[in-house]
Amino acid sequence: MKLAVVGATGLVGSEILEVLGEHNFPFDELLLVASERSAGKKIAYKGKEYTVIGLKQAVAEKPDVAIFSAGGGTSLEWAPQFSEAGTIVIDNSSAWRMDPSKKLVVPEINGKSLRIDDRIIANPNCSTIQMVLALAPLHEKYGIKRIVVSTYQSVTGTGKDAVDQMMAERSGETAKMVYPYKIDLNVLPHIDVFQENGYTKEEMKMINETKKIFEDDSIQVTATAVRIPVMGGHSEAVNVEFHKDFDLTELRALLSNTPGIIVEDDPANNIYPMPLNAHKKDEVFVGRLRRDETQANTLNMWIVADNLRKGAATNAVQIAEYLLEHSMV
Ligand code: A2P
Ligand code: 11C
Repeated sequence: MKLAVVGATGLVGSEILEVLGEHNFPFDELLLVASERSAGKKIAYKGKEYTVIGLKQAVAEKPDVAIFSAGGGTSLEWAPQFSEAGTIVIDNSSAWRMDPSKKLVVPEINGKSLRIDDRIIANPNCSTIQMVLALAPLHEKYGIKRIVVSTYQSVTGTGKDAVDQMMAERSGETAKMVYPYKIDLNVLPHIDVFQENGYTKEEMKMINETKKIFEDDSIQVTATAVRIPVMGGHSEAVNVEFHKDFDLTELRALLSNTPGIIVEDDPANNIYPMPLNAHKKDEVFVGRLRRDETQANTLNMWIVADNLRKGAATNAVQIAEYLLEHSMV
């Protein structure tokens, strides 16, 4: 098993390496790939030193699986070249997600849809993954009619430069601006670029990807995506209306019994999910479960996950693990 990590020098790339190590992912050979600017750089991993290579050299090595996290442009240009060389590409960017010929996979929800001829597999957006994972068991039991979501997203979702901007602002240094405004001590109702309909691309990703993953275009989703000066994870306030009514105790038990979800919901003892606690964890944390008292069959909930983990690296590694377990690689 020859595995390539494309974007290995980036935030998600390094998280992928950590998750591979923690999961004891069984590769025989590991290729660390980044831009030509980084080629030759050394990265120490599990007591061994790896030399970063460029994409051209990586394709020639014909890895069995390549996990891409190097931006949409890199994926659009290079994923087809890897797949032609016989590599299965698991892509973290938005490049292929809405392509009808590509699967958009959260293994716990729709891993079963994967087939041996899927050569480019898309990993959903981080804010979508944590929301659909928490909603999947509820959708199966009660049927989702409408979702209203507001996000509180970590600067790590933007990448290394955004973390540097926030930290420079915090320590009073001159910051290289990634965002149009200061991010420390501020809140930006703006993630990714604005679209003609007034929504941002991040908001539209949550809307469109949710329908694709649940294979149900009738689910109504509306979203407001917001960047906050936090690291460690994305938080989401979700209001969800179901077709069927639910019993709150039963619903809580359903979530507690779902692999990958941890319910932290004990308001009397100030127990609720927070990004500080979700940091470096693979699970999605759910709390503040309560009825929306203004409308029938409607729930309010709070969902938190490390966006670099289940939102990106963990989900991608789990797809690779699924392929291995089902002899598709
Ligand atoms: P590099 O470090 O060589 O620029 P982040 O999102 O944390 O900023 O990381 C982005 C990742 O994607 C880095 O590993 C970066 O490599 C990689 N990357 C960016 N542009 C390219 C490119 N054109 N070809 C290959 N890798 C790229
Ligand atoms: C953010 N969700 O937090 C974005 C990062 O489509 O994979 C991931 C963008 C994507 O800024």
